[in-house]
Amino acid sequence: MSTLTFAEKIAQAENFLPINGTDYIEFYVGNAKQAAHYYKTAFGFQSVAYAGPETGVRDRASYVLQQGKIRLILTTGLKSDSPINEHVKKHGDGVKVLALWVDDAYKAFEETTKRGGKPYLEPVTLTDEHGEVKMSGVYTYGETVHMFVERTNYTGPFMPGYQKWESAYQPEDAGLLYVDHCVGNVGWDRMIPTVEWYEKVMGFVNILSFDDKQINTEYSALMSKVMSNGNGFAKFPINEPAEGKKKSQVEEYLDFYEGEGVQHIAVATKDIIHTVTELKKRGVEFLSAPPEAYYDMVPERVGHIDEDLKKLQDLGILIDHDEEGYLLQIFTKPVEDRPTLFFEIIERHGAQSFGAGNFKALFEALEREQEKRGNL
Ligand code: TYF
Ligand code: FE
Repeated sequence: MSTLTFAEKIAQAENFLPINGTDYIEFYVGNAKQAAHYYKTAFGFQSVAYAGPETGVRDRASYVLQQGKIRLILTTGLKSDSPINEHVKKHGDGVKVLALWVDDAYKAFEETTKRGGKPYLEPVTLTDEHGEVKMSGVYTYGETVHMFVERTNYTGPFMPGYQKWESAYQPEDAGLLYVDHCVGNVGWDRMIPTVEWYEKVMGFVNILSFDDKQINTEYSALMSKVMSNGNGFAKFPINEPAEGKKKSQVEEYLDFYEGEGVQHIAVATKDIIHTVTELKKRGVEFLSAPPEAYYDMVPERVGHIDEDLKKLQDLGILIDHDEEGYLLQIFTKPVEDRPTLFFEIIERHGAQSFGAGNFKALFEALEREQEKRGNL
């Protein structure tokens, strides 16, 4: 391991694309109305805004949900020839847009496209009675897009084109706070070009790497490199499949998503026991807990943690540490019928890493699911 801290590593990133955080994550789905209901009911997101025929948008219906700083949009196209529905036909429900909150959406477009970023949306200024939002976008891996969103003094519910979504139905939130990182799965030999793309086009730096020797259980081999911007507010790990005894979990994803795309979204909480208890009560399914022996080893492997280890074990929460502290994490099962996108719930106590000490236990749990699907 290199001796630089995470803070020292991200300080080496370039500064031409200042990012303040994730602005929103947009999913293209088969039935946005029902998907929005799921994210409210199961995950505790709150209704924020709506765009569709009733608001003058003819081609789609979009529901904006929020919890803490996490904003999701669920979008469905309204006609069979809609590019949104083409996306859904190929990939199933999945993430189309990872939107980044920037200071200058025009400059973000100029800086990234002149470095080779492929345009998705030329810069536009959207205006309504609440003010102005500027947007632009470039493609990243697969058909996934990074949108750049500039909002100075916009006072509306979300952005022009959307109206406030009033809903009498509002389940309690589950304590989710912000997007910690979003992971992309890329194809064979596509890791290096993708990492170079984030370095060159976005000015990101590689802060962590795992090769297939570190991440190799009996079957599920993969490689992973974490890319971060200069303040650590945007972190995008990239996975590539590796040869193993049987099919890599990343390969299973690529087969079912029919291409590269977002594999998991990690959302932070400051009380993972509360959050996971709530989510389970509401029907969110998690990967099975590691064996007893995993928890027996925690005091020795990790040292002191503030939480009751027994409670963590009962919920199947994983524990890891690095030089800077410890972290608690757990993974849902895929939230679609295809084994594609899933969520991670993470609580950090200083640790800025990604849970490498859990990879074996985690990947074995993933393989138990892959096995049930007949995809090992
Ligand atoms: O984001 C990460 O790197 C961790 C670990 O298929 C991880 O959450 C890595 C690969 C994977 C699932 C989880
Ligand atoms: Fe993760």
